[in-house]
Amino acid sequence: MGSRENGGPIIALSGGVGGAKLAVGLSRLDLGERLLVVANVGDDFEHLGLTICPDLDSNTYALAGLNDEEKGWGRADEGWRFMDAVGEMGGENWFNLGDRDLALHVLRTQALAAGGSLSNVTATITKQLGIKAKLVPMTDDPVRTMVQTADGALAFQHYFVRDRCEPVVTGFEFKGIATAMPQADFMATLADPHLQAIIVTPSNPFVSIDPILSLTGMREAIAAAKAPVIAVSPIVAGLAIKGPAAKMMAELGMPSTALAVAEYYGGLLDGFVLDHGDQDQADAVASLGIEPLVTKTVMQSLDDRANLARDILAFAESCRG
Ligand code: FO1
Repeated sequence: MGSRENGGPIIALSGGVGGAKLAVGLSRLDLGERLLVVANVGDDFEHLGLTICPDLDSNTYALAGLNDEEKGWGRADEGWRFMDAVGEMGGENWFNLGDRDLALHVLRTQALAAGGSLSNVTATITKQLGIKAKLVPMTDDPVRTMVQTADGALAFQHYFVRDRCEPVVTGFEFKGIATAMPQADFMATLADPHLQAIIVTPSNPFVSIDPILSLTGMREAIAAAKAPVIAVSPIVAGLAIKGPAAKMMAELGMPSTALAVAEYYGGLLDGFVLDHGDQDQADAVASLGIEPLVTKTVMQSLDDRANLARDILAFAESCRG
C-alpha cells in the first residue's frame, strides 16, 4: 500500500456475488485484519433443518478462493449426491446444497444450536479456511428479508431461487430489523477515528445493502464516522452485472441506471464509482453533491478486482480531503 494510506481499518458492506468479488479485490491489497467485510443476513433462512447464510457463505468461499465463479454461489469442484438422495426420498430439492457446501451448513447449525453466535461460528470457519480479512454478519440477531409482491409477501429464497426472481416486486420488509443489534465489531470499527473508508460494494441496494443500512442507529453511525462513504454502482449501462437489481428498479418505478442508484443512496454517500459505460452520468452524480469516479467496475479477472479496490481506496483518500 502506498504511503498515502493511513493504515486504518476499511469496512466493506457486502451482499452476494458483486460484493464478494470486491471483497476479494480488497483482500488482495494485503490489508489483513484492517479489512472488515460486513455481510447481509437478510437472505438467511432455515432449510432442511439447517441455518443457511448465503451472503456470509458467498464472501467466505470467495475470500478463501473456494467459490464457484460460474454459478456465483456455493463451492467450486462440487458434488450433488446429497441433493440426488434428497430428491429420491421426496425432500425439498429446489434449493441446491452441494456435498462440500453441506459441511458448512451442518457445522454452523451445530455451533448455533450449542449457543454460539453467528459472529463466533463465522470467525471459526474463516480462520479454519485461512481467511485474513475479518468477515462478520451485520447482526447476530435474526433478520429475514420478505419480498412484497402484488400476490403477497415471499420469503427471500422463495422469491430468488424457487420463483427465479419472476414475481413483480412492490417493496421489501426486513423482519426482525427493529430489534436486531448491529454486530459489535462493526459498530466499534465505524467509531474508529482511523477508519479509512466505508465501501458500499456493488451488491443489490434493496435486498443486500438496505438491510444493513436499516439496522437501528446504522445511518447515524455511518454519518458520524470519520471516513468517506464510497458506493460502487451495481448497474452498468442499464444492466445489473448479476441478479435482479435492474428488474427491481424498473418494478419500483426507478430508471435502472447508475445515476438512479446514486440518487437512491443519496446523502449517505461522499463518492460514487461508475463504470466507463456510464461516463455520461458522472456530471449528474456530481450535481447530487456526490463525487463521481469513473473507472472499470466490471470485475472479470482477479486483477480487475484488485485494481478496482485500489482505485476505490485512492478515491476515498481524495474524498477525505
Ligand atoms: N441460488 C440459486 O439460484 N439456486 C440455488 O439452488 C442456490 C443454492 C444455494 C445454496 C447455498 C448458498 O449459500 C447459496 C445458494 N444460492 C442459490 C444463492 C442464494 O440464493 C443467494 O441468496 C443469492 O446468491 C443472492 O444473494
